[in-house]
Amino acid sequence: TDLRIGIIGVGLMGADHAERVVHQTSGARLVAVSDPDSARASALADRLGVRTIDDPLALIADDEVDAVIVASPGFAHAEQLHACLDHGKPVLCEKPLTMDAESSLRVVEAEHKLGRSLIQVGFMRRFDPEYAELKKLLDSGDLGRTLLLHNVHRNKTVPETFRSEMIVRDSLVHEVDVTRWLFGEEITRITVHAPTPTSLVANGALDPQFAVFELANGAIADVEVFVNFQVGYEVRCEAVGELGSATIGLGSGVLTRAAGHWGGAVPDDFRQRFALAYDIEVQRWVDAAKRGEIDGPSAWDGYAAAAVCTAGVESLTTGRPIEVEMARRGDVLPSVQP
Ligand code: ISE
Repeated sequence: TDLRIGIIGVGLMGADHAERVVHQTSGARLVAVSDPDSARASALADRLGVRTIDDPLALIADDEVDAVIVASPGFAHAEQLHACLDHGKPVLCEKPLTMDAESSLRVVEAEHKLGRSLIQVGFMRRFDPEYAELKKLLDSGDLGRTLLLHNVHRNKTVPETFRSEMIVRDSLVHEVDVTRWLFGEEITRITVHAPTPTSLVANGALDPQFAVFELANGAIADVEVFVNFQVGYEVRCEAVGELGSATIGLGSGVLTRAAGHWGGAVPDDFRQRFALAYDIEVQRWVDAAKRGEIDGPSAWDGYAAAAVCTAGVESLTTGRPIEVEMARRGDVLPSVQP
């Protein structure tokens, strides 16, 4: 039988997931959406033939909802995640897990107390075929030990509300996860530099930012995040090993030669660039939820990323490198295999 899904938050990502569940995902059915902007919720719900439930906590509690996609803003996640745990409902939570390390750790502990993995975090890049292939290549050892990671992460533009700290928590957080995942190591220290900002940002945000992650094994990753790049969406990652390097995100698709130029298209945003990653992510989450499992980044991964971003925000404001404060896995999850 179909997994009946409710979606909280139907902004960019929630609306995209709603369409995905209705048109792409097998074994799942969208039954309800919730959004503080009730006109936005109703318009989408009418088009997709589902219910609206104004109160997100009522959506989580609803008998017809088996599983929840949380795509509300990060500050709303903690309460909604705890409600999902209270009702024993599987949840795919968009990043960030919560706004800081402390509240993320509470979520991890609450889930652990329940004794079931109900939370999967929306770090969709792990499902992107290019990232997945890079991970396989690095794990194979063909490039020797991985020494460095260079990342570029650019958005065309972002809404006014996207301020300096959000660049860390909502954008840089993806590289935090990808770096932990590719290396299989924790980030122990983070420095976030703020070069002279672009003049093309209205809200005074420190944009671009340049971050350096130091890992437990001595490796280093650097990241340029630039969310008002104007041109389009670009995510690139180059891994440097002892025996070679590998780069993803150079762009593929159709190359044209016309009118004195050659080249291809630049995607407008992540919904296009990572469409396939999102499709795979949601399908695997649905399939796993039916087995009572998760199949992707866990609440612990969300916590680890939040811990690094909490230090990242401090680094951005103080201009200093900041040690990442993180609980030991074995202390928090005594009965979970490493
Ligand atoms: C956005 O919120 C996302 O999560 C995208 O994946 C990221 O690339 C972008 O920078 C954020 O604005």
